[in-house]
Amino acid sequence: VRCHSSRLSLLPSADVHPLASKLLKIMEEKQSNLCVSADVTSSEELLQLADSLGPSICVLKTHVDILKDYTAAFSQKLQALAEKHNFLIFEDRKFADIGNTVKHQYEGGLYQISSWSHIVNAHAVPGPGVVKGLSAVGKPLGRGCLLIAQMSSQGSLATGEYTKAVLQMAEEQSDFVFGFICGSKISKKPEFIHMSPGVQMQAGGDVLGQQYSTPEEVLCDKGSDVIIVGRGILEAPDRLEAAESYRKAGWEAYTKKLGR
Ligand code: 5FU
Repeated sequence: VRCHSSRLSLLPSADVHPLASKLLKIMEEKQSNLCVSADVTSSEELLQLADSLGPSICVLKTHVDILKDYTAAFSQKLQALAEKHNFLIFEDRKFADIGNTVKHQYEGGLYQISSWSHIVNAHAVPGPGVVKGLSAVGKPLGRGCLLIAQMSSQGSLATGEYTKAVLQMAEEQSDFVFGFICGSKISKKPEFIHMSPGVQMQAGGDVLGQQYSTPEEVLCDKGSDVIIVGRGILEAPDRLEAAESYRKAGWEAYTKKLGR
């Protein structure tokens, strides 16, 4: 397997988004580049998952709009678990509107995402205003954003020139954007973190267009940094055991990529 060389751990500096250095520090401390995608529909189950898998992960990704029983108390409990187990919370909201609208969607409404989620993401389709709107809310709170540069689903339109334009947009607003959702490394800058969904131990897919690569492919061959795993863990007979095997496979492939 051909492995890309990449960053060693980044020291905090003026050029590095504080959340990027924090994430890299967590990854080193916990020897984990696993982000679990906690796609369950009950808040109790999500909190149980966060508590039991917390020690194995660097990031917990949510879709709070699939919860049937979201409350503000839930978000407080989730934050407490993030503190307890030292992971970051990433609400996979995929903002995609004009700046003024996403500002309200990020800060207000039922979920008040900016008050509890360290990381959010956005589509670049609307142009740089989407990031400006999110940044107006999130930057004063120390939050950060990932831009969706590629998608794991079959037939995705986020390829080629589009992906390049996303990279450009990230570089222009790197005080708030600290990385990408992508299938492969798209920026040579070590201060950008690459996070990849569509990961399972066996390549394949689902019936609705999801496409899976293995941790080794995504991290070593494609040069990404963090693997995002949902059903590979959620549908396993023993979720903790599965999370640990993804953590180990992910960390092994990541350190191999870094040449350590
Ligand atoms: F941006 C993306 C993408 O390109 N592919 C994805 O699969 C996001 N995702 C999310 O990652 C998706 O919404 C799920 O929450 C998760 C993948 O879940 P899986 O069960 O591992 O397929």
